[in-house]
Amino acid sequence: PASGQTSVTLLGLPTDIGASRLGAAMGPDALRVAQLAPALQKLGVAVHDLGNLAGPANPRGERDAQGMRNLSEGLAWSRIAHDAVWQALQQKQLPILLGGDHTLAIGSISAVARHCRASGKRLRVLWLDAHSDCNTPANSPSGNLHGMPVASLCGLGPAALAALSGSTPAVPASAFCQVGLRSVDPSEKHMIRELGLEVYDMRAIDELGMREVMRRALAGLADPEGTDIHLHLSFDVDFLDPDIAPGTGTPVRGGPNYREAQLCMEMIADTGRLASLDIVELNPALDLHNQTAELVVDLVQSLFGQSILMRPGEDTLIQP
Ligand code: Z70
Ligand code: MN
Ligand code: MN
Ligand code: MN
Repeated sequence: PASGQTSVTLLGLPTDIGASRLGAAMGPDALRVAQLAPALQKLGVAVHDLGNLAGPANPRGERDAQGMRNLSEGLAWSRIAHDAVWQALQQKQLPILLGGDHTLAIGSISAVARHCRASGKRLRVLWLDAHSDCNTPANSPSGNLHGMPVASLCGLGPAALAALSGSTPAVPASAFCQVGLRSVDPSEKHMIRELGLEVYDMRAIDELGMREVMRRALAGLADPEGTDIHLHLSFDVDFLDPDIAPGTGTPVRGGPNYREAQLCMEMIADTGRLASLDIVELNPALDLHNQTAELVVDLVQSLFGQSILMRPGEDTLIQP
């Protein structure tokens, strides 16, 4: 699990330029209202909150000739995310990007990829989402940039977005592992095969159980040979079942329940390799009494080592 010396930087990126519905721009503040920083501090994690970074407003544009909505704003926000995450990693901090919509992962993961190239680390990206987000501008049904970050990071789509890390592709498709999928466009089914993405959809979770899916998704990470692996978690809140997490713009029924989600986070914590995190697509305008933000804070505590009972021989992570 994350050790007591873990030091995280919270980066608020309040934007919804990549989504159809407005409101994800309020995500960072909803997480602060739900006491994200104190919840981490309780676990012995040092927290620096840089507040909300400024970026362009949402023009609510139509699709351009290439098929994208709000490309220039998406590029601007992705650069802001890239620069902030890069700087946090340079300062040996574990960046937690508070979105904002999932477009921002183009920026954060570009920065993580650059960091891994510079430091000789192997990158693994765990993508928890109801969606595969691997559309290209040409085949996207919506033109929404939040449906395109995986394709962008794999070098597909507009060059400006794909090249943010200084190298195209920013990330080899083989670095990705997606869990929780249950809304995949026909174009994306094709792309998953073409890229050879490792995916565990909801049927895999039904058949194998969350434990086995996560064992496979995290294979090798906790081994001694895995010490050079940087694990990035891109957590789209719509991964969770809408019964427990209604505060998101594109809820899809049939997602992981509370226990499955907790186990997923606990197993990631157990690898000890978590080195950067996105929390995206939280939409407080669609939530009830901030319950989705509170659930996310609860899950993030598990991600940073909170367990129901301490294991034998394990140092306490909870400060007296
Ligand atoms: C659809 C599209 C998406 C998140 C919706 C939906 C994509 N595949 N991603 N919500 N987080 O428009 O490309
Ligand atoms: Mn999603
Ligand atoms: Mn991570
Ligand atoms: Mn997503």
